[in-house]
Amino acid sequence: MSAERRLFFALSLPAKLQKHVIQWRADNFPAETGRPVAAANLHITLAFLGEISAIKEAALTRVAGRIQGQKFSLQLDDIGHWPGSGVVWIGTKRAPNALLQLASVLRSHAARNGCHQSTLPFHPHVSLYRSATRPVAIPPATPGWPLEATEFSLYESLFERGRTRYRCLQSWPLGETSSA
Ligand code: 2AM
Repeated sequence: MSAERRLFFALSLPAKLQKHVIQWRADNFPAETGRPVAAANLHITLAFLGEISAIKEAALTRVAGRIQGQKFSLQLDDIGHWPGSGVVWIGTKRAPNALLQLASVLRSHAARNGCHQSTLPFHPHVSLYRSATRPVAIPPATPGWPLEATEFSLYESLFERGRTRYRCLQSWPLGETSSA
């Protein structure tokens, strides 16, 4: 019998963008800001599922395969600090509708399958630091990197040898924007 796995749906960042973000972070934040998120772990969470059984995982994987999401692009032009959760993040000032719709449908299916969803509004972001509970000097702006989302993925969160690693289990393509 398989154990539960800690899963979430997310958008990944291309490897080149991961490198740019990590370099910019190193250049713009003091080392004591918090626990830096590893380059390969940078992502935008769409829906957090928590520790779920293989049965729920199969149900949500089926649902994900039926979603007809649209491709979209956004700019990572926002930055902030949530002292309560200790997260320093970058995000977007103008979240595209296709992103909000994709997260909304995934979160509502997650909730229907018994995965507790936060009551806080969805705020798409890439966590840069965790455990950042002290005041942080936030740079005035980010370089505003563009991000093209052409697929979304289901990830497993693993904790191995003292490190968090996210393993991509499956990805689903996003379609062309239909002309209205
Ligand atoms: P984050 O999106 O703010 O970085 C895997 O753990 C991912 O799911 C992380 O990206 C994490 O936060 C997000 N996550 C973890 N616990 C969560 C929770 N209880 N509610 C919503 N998202 C969560």
